[in-house]
Amino acid sequence: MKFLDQAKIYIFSGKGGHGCVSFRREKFIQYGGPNGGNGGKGGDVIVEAVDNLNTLIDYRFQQHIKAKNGRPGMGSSRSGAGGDDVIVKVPVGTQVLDEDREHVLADLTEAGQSIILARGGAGGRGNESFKSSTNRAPRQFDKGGEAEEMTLWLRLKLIADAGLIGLPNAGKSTLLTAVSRARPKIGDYPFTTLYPNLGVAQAGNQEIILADIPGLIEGAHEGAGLGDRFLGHVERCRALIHLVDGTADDVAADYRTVRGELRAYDAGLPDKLEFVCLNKCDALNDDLIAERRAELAAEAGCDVHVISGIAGKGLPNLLLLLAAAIRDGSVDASLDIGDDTTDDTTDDISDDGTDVAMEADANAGWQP
Ligand SMILES: Nc1nc2c(ncn2[C@@H]2O[C@H](COP(=O)(O)OP(=O)(O)OP(=O)(O)O)[C@@H](O)[C@H]2O)c(=O)[nH]1
Ligand SMILES: [Mg+2]
Repeated sequence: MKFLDQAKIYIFSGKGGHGCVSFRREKFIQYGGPNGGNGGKGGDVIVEAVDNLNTLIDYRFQQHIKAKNGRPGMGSSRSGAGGDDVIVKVPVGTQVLDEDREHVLADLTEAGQSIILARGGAGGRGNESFKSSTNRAPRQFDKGGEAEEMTLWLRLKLIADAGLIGLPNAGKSTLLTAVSRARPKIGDYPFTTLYPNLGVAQAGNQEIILADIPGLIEGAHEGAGLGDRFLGHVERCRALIHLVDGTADDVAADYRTVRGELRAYDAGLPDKLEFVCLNKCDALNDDLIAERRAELAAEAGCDVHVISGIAGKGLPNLLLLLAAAIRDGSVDASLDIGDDTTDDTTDDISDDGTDVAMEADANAGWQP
């Protein structure tokens, strides 16, 4: 299955059915009177968030979405049938935007949420409903209401607890693979990841949904590399895990580049809680780790976690801190179980006794 996070759709609601002009005429029966029925209402176009979808790919193939027209009224006081509604099913986290992509018309963040995008035209009145004490044989009727049509954009913003960001090759996909059952593509070349991946990691008894997005490079906000469009997928995250490749020559510069892109994108990303991690520490000796950690901490102005996605070092601690931060919206220092560099992944019980199994939900690995 392919991943698609935006789609343009054209929607048309149904027209209302016209009212009918008819008179009862039967042999030997006098005073037949008007009996034209009302037209049926046109169908609505409704958008609904559903659980079992995670891409908008369906709307690449089906861009025109039309609800049924209402049927006209008929003689013998028969009303026309209403047109069926159509339901545009989208993944949770989808936003509906107008044609110029400036205004968000709907933001569907929970399964089952639905909104009418285009209303069907009302059914027209038949001549029977115009009958009055002074007009016993009306020939009036109403036409059915007009349909609405519009061009809209659907934009999916994944709903994850934490987003993995960093330069290409920082080890984001490797980390996601280490802590969840997601199996994104991993490669020692930049831009291995071309679309976001989700995975569910377990920290104690709390599940954390992580989003791995394609790497950022300098100038991503101007379209360099894969651009910064995928940052939209971490907009809703409570926290960011910023991975810096520890084997790089200048870790501070790498950190600065990504922060610069976050600032250029904005949308609240620069203010998000950030876990700065010096990754790939398995490939470094202790002196180098200490040196680069200090460089990174000086640049970031916060504590730096020393981890290794491949060796699993420092990950249980990171997940616990993340879980606490997501729960409370802040970093809980009391959960810090000491120096990350000395963490051993074979320990799955932390100092405070919390179980830190890194197992994932069977359905967690989402691999489009
Ligand atoms: N030594 C070491 N290598 C690592 C570690 N994590 C990732 N790598 C290697 O770094 C390379 C890039 O890893 P990925 O996980 O694909 O990196 P990414 O950040 O997802 O890269 P993009 O998807 O291109 O942005 C691969 O060759 C990995 O094997 C680590 O902890 N230690
Ligand atoms: Mg990747």
